[in-house]
Amino acid sequence: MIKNKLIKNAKKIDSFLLSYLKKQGKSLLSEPMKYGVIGGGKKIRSTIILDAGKIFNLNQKKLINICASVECIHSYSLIHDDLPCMDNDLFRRGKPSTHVKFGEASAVLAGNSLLTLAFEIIADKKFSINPKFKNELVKSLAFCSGHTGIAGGQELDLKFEKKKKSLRQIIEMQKKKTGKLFNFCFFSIGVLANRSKKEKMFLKNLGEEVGFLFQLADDFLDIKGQKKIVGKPIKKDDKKGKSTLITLMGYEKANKYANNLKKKILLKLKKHGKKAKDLSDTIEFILKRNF
Ligand code: GRG
Repeated sequence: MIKNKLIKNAKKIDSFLLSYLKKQGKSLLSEPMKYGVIGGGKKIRSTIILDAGKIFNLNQKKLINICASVECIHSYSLIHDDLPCMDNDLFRRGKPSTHVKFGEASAVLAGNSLLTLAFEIIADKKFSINPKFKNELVKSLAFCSGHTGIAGGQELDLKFEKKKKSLRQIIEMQKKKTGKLFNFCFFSIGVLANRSKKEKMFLKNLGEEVGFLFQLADDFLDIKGQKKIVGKPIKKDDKKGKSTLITLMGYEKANKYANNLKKKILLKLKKHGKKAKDLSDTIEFILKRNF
């Protein structure tokens, strides 16, 4: 069952992060950081990394640093996304948002500290991989997180509010805001598996498509989901005038679009046969999930 797999992986990553933070020693930001990254969320990006690693027979233990680092970036983006100056959401992962619990300044600083922690975890001596691979990972993670990635996508998302945007513009925004971190997840597997430049490019693009599919599912949940199960406020995209595929083409057409995209992604994984079974199952889950 996919839910059990998610829980098992989340526990692994949480315990890695907990012991990493413990070794660093306590600070005033330890609690808001832990609150934001540990014990909440599906950790789906980690599951994607672990599943994709199976395609190339990678040692799962070697992937933990990458998973933890991606979860730090992701949680940082959620903490900042909920701030009053961004989406102003009071509820996340079934509990008060980090700024509601600890105050705005601490939430900003905890988010910033999770961003830097992500790079510390990749740079860690104990994460013993080829230094050339490490360079590639650091460069790509930075590219996918900054103005060329998540932050740039978020800026577009905020600027697009209450404006009529084209399909191309919405796809560009969502592929940056959500797709780029999935791009990194897939790319990192290509790096550790020492694949060719061409194959790493293929993996990056595939990851971005998976991330876009994930965002489409997130938009569907905003309309059809249940707040208690989703763990965050719903029906807010319409109120905020967000530009989504649903506002552009309506729910039914957007749903068809998402199903076609999912089929396209699964087809691309076919060449890997049985080794891609777990990843394909996770991609199926992405679109039909209710949380
Ligand atoms: C540069 C990292 C960074 C952040 C600053 C605030 C911001 C810029 C970006 C926000 C990006 C954002 C919130 C994208 C939405 C992605 C999305 C669908 C999040 C929900 O992910 P889930 O469902 O969440 O995986 P859980 O709670 O399960 O971890």
